[in-house]
Amino acid sequence: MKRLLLISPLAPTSLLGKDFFFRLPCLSLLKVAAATPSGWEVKIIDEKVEPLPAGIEADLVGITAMTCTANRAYALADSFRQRGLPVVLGGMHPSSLPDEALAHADSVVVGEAEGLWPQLIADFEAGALQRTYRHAERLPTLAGLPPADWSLYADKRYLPVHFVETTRGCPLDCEFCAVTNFFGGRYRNRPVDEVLDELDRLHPFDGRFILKNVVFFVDDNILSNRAYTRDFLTRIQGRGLRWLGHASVSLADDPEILRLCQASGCMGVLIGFETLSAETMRGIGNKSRLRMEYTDAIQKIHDHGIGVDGSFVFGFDTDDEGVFDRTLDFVLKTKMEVPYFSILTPYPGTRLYERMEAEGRLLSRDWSLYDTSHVVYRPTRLSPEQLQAGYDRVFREAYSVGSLFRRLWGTTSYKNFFLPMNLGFRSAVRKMTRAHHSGNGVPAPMNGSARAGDPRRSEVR
Ligand code: B12
Ligand code: SF4
Repeated sequence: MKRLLLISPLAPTSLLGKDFFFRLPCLSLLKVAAATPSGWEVKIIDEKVEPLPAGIEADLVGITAMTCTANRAYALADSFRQRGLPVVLGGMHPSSLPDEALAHADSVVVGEAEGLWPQLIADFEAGALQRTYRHAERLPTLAGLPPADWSLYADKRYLPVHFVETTRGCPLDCEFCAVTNFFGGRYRNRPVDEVLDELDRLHPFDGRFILKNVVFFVDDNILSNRAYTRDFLTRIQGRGLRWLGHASVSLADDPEILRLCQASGCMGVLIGFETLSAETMRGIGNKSRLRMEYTDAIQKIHDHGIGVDGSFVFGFDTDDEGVFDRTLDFVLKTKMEVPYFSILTPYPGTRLYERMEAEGRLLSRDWSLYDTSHVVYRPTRLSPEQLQAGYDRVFREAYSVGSLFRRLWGTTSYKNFFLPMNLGFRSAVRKMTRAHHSGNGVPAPMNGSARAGDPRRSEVR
């Protein structure tokens, strides 16, 4: 048996990186494992929940990387290759910048593993590993995806949430988001039968937790195709599921799907509001439509006992100093269960990155700072320091004890889930903003020392 070691590296400063409350499983590597041909023994190490054992051996190492974990991924890859172990990099960041990644790896998989990974393994076994693997023009169909084997995570101290995907792709193509570029500009749905089969195979977490059977549908929008969504939501009923998923705010416009969400155990929907300004909305190219005010939309969702995790981005070119208080007032007034804030981040592979680069506004290419809680570009109506300070303040205030009560008091959705989640956020946000205060906030302007993919910030243990 050959040994495959798959690694999810730690994002050193990300709010959702290593905090206990965000120990969430990595679906990416389960999918790579599922696509691995037989004859290989697969081991996964997720640095979020366990250290990488020193001197660990393998015949082939695969490392996944988002932008904020890229430096760490490169440092690990370099150290394995120094020991003579071949390394393959994959995931969103290496796919966006394959040439950069190739400086640290024997091979790079550009795009989705399915369809490419079995070929790579066959080439590796034949001693003919190629430098890059990428899909021909069409992205793979999602029918027949090999199911994730959750028993690979049986010994990991993750929170008891299973990640499942029903769809990939997004046609909305927001300027700051890499999803359309990466997963394609149309929704690809998995056959409902196959998703149900995957739900049946989920490996249960042990009994220490109050809530069991929680599933997070990682799709970017559970409303991708309404006929599909109706069928899917109807058929997952009766399994005792409790689930969360991303949805566009137009969910509130669809009473039938709202009712199906409620009946199938939906605890909360994650909605990317991004901004409360119509001008900004047009600027980022978001084409979603809603026939009512956001406040009414949230009320409609709440009326169905479903919580709202709303996310907002600060730092758009139209944002001024007033954006912070306007957003905070909104999340308090609408009694949002979990507000989430991000600093606009120009990820490689997005139109925003190209524009910021063309306009000479990037302040840093230290990828570890691309975690949406650091300012890595020069905003227009705010200084980098104002943006950083406003973001830190809003996050702290949204999770102050007073705000927490104001938001959760009187809401009807799953308090046994949202209260601990809020306490988790409160603790993580306080740690993060304290770290920013002690100097890990706005990066110094780029001066050539912060090279792309500079691994200095994440030494290998
Ligand atoms: C679930 C999710 C999370 C979860 C879990 C993350 C995890 N480690 O799996 C949580 C909530 C923890 C999270 C956190 C964050 N996330 Co997130 N997340 C997602 C989401 C919604 C789904 C990810 C997923 O499971 N997709 C399904 C899997 C199967 O796809 P995949 O990961 O791309 O993997 C496929 C390929 O990439 C490839 N592949 C991947 N790895 C490898 C490795 C090898 C060796 C090979 C061969 C192939 C390969 O094969 C896989 C199967 O086809 C995506 C959006 C999206 N649509 O992808 C955002 C997304 C990945 N997140 C993003 C961001 C920015 C973050 C945060 C920084 C947010 C924050 N504000 O803090 C943090 C960083 C956390 C960290 N690493 O420390 C961005 C990443 C952008 C970028 N260029 O880096 C995305 C794309 C969202 C967006 N719209 O911009 N996230
Ligand atoms: S931000 Fe959301 S809606 Fe916009 S392109 Fe990305 S996934 Fe689609």
